[in-house]
Amino acid sequence: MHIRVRARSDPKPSEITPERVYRTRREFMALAASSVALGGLNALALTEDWLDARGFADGPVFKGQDPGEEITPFQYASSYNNFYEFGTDKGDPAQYAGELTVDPWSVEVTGEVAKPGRIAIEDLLAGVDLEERVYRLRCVEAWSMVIPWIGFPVKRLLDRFEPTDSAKYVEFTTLHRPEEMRGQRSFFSSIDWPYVEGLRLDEAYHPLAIFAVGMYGKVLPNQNGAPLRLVVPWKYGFKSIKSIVGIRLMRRQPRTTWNVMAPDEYGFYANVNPNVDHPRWSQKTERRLPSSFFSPNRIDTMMFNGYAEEVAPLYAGMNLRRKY
Ligand SMILES: Nc1nc2c(c(=O)[nH]1)N[C@H]1C(S)=C(S)[C@@H](COP(=O)(O)O)O[C@H]1N2
Ligand SMILES: [Mo]
Repeated sequence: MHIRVRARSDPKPSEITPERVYRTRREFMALAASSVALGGLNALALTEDWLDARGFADGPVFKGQDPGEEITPFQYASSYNNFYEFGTDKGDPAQYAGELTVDPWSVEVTGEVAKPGRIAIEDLLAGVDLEERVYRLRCVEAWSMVIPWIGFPVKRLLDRFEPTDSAKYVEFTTLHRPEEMRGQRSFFSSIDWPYVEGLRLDEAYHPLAIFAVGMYGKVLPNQNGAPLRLVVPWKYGFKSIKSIVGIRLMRRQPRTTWNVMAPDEYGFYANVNPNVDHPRWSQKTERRLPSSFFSPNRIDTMMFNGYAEEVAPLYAGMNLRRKY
């Protein structure tokens, strides 16, 4: 069954750019064949054939949420990345994520669940209806993109493992494989690997929270978190953890990578909020990519990244200045 999410966050007409830059899959394939900048495109269990078999041969059959804003060109979304496992420069993930083996891949679900276990990604996705969701992605560093993801609600996966009544939070863990992730073996890395993120369970169960397996009508490039990553569009990008191998249902709030490293700068909630600045920079505006010195494309940041109508009830009565 498809879960239809009505686009209640449609932008003001002034925000809408008439020219949509989303190529059809056929155009895209031609593009990919002719491009050298696509390092990290993968061949894996989740192949293009696999997507085709699910009705994506000519683009997505089902479109969910869509803000109607201009989609960031694929070239940007796949070459300007944060994925510290492959280095801290924006270009490092596109250059080095191809070194990662993403087939075979499995995910282990543990903690407060009736049916814990490890499951191969193919089995995890069997019978799951994929849909396209066009979401804004707002990085805490004050740049943003609009990306058409292919994925499915987080709830769909968690339900299979039957969280117990004591489950209040969910923790996600990225693969730890220094042999293939050069950032993890870097002497200069201050991160305590593996990368860990987390959500309150009601946040994870919100229909806007998805696991993505693809983008732009294709399987996820490695640099974007293949083969399975979280996408939580109302939170800063660092919550949308990539290349997930572990999911743990918990009674208590998990210890998450950025929050542990710099608690004054990165809260556990990390909801996009133009009224709460980062200690070192303002969060009132953002650079919508593509942007350049001559055409900065600076726009106002929206509360909950434009998804307030849907998600604000999750935080009713909470002091968002303290729980940033
Ligand atoms: N495992 C892991 N996940 C991660 C990151 C990371 O460094 N490691 N960076 C995060 C940050 S800061 C952002 S902004 C988004 C970027 O996603 P994208 O490269 O697909 O645009 O991924 C997030 N997920
Ligand atoms: Mo980010």
